[in-house]
Formats: sequence, structure tokens, C-alpha cells
Amino acid sequence: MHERNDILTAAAAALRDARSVAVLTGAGVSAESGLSTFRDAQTGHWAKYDPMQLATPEAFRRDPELVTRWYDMRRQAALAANPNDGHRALAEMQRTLAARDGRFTLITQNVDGLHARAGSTDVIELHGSLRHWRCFDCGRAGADLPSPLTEFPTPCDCGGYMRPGVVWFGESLPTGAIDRAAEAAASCDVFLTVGTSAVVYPAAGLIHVAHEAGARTIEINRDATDVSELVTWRLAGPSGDLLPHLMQLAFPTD
Ligand code: BV8
Ligand code: ZN
Repeated sequence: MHERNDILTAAAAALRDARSVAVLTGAGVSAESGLSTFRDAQTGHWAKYDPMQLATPEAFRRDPELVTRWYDMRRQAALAANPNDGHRALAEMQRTLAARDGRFTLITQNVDGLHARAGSTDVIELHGSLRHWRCFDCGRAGADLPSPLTEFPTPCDCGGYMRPGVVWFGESLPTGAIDRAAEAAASCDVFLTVGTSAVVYPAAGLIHVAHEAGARTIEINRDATDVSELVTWRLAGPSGDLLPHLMQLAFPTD
């Protein structure tokens, strides 16, 4: 335990001294809000499906009903979930950096919208969001779709089907998003990676960009990951505990 407190203290000191902070989050930050992560086994009816197989255009073409049901189930789960203390600590970190004229960038792989609901602003959603749907064929935005959906799949006037506004495997990320994220990673003093297995690219590449640019890097994650050996400080445990703890050490409120 002694070792872990030293790591927390050192990481908090680096965060306190930072002029520019960038954060990359993954599904782990939403786990304590009750949303299943991408690679942990899914529950119930969806237990037999592998998200890696469903989150692709091929799966949608092959079985648009199944994929539409999966995404609308996840949209409903996200809407029913509440942000947790980890989301709130990151919103607090953004306000704290702004108050001291620092720079703060929150980059997320999550599509659940919980960072914004916790008060974070200007969140970079690298993989899109469950909130927005568009036609797979003509691209028309589905602004007024029922929630939950009533037709699976949901037809577009053009004869195509509506798809969730997320980035599937094999699809490119929104150019503005990945460029902004890469610039923030390359220019920050401290980079936090929180709740991600760091296996999906180009998102995970941001951790390497920050490290190579000389940033101090902090990993907050339940399990060890592909970057655990690379980071400056590794904190193993739930982000809902560790992020507020790190914030309290870095920016003590009396
Ligand atoms: C692209 C949206 C090209 C949809 C997602 C070989 C090598 C390198 C790359 C590739 C390769 N083969 C293919 C690729 C490219 C591919 C890729 O990276 N594949 C990987 C799997 C090898 N990437 C792509 O296809 C990307 N596009 O490259 O395009 C291109 C270029 C030009 C033109 C055309 C095309 C697109 C990637 C985006 C895919 N979409 N999601 C949806 O959400 O359904 S990615 C998906 O994985 C999710 O978004 C998720 O966010 C992301 C990463 O997963 P994590 O968030 O990390 O979640 P995970 O479950 O893995 O981990 C959770 C962690 O939390 C765990 O470590 C756990 O320990 C921890 N945890 C759990 N509870 C807690 C906790 N931590 C703290 N507290 C807790 N309580
Ligand atoms: Zn259409």
C-alpha cells in the first residue's frame, strides 16, 4: 500500500504543476455507471454476441435488425445510466485547469454521452455517439427517431436503413476529432489514460504520442493493459474511486 500512495502522491504533484492536461477515456469509466465495457462479457440476451463482431458495417449489412437492436439497447441503457464520481472528477479537473489558465482536453472512445452529462464540455468523441443516427445509405440524419426505436431496422425514405452515429471497425474516425486529439496529446504536460484496454487504434496511439512528446503519463485502470509498462505512473483500481482521490490530492479543497 505504501508504494501505491507514493505513486498517487507523485501523480498528483505532476497534475498540480501541469499547464496542459489531456485525458483519454474508455468504457471502464462508465462501468461504475452500470454500463458493460466493450471486452468484459456482456450480460443477458447479449452474452452470446461478441461486440467486436457487431460493431462493423459487415454485421449491419448481414443482419441490420440484430445490430439495430443492440445499439438501441445500448442507447436506452446509456440514457438510463447516471454519470459516476469518475466522470464528475474529470469535469472538475476541466474547471480547475480553466480557473488557473491551464489547458484541458477530454478525449473519449465512449459513445454513451456520460461525460457531457457530468458537466464536461467540448468533449472529443473519437468514436461518435449513440445519440445520433443517420441513414447507412444516403447519410440523412435521423433527427426525430423514436426512443426506443419501434422498427428494427428503421427504414429511411431512400429505402436504406438508419444506423447509429458511431465509428465501426474499419471506418475512419471523424478527421477533426482525431486531429484535435493528436495535437492535444503531443503538446500536454500530463496525459491520463482512464478505463481503456488501449487496444483500439488510432485512439490508443494517442498514449504513445504523448509519451514520445515527453509528457508524464498516468494510467488509471482496473486491469493491466498494453500501456501499463509504458506509463510513468500506473494506478490499478476503479476510476470512480481513483479519479476523485487523485483530484483531492492534486487540488485539495478544504
Ligand atoms: C480505422 C464504437 C482505418 C462502436 C469502437 C491491427 C493493428 C492495429 C489496428 C488495427 C488492426 N486491425 C484493424 C485495426 C484497426 C482497428 C483496430 O484498432 N482494431 C483493434 C481491435 C486491433 N481500428 C479501426 O478499425 C478504427 N478505424 O482504423 O480505420 C481506416 C483509415 C482510413 C480510411 C478508412 C479506414 C475504428 C476503431 C473504432 C471502432 N469502434 N466503438 C461501439 O462502441 O459500439 S471501438 C470499441 O473499443 C469501443 O468504442 C471502445 O471504447 C473501444 C476500446 O475499448 P475500451 O473502451 O478500452 O473498452 P474495453 O472493454 O476494451 O476496456 C475497458 C477497460 O476498463 C479494461 O481494461 C478494464 O480493466 C477497465 N475497467 C473496467 N471497469 C473499470 C475499469 N477501469 C477502471 N475502473 C473501472 N470500474
Ligand atoms: Zn437514406
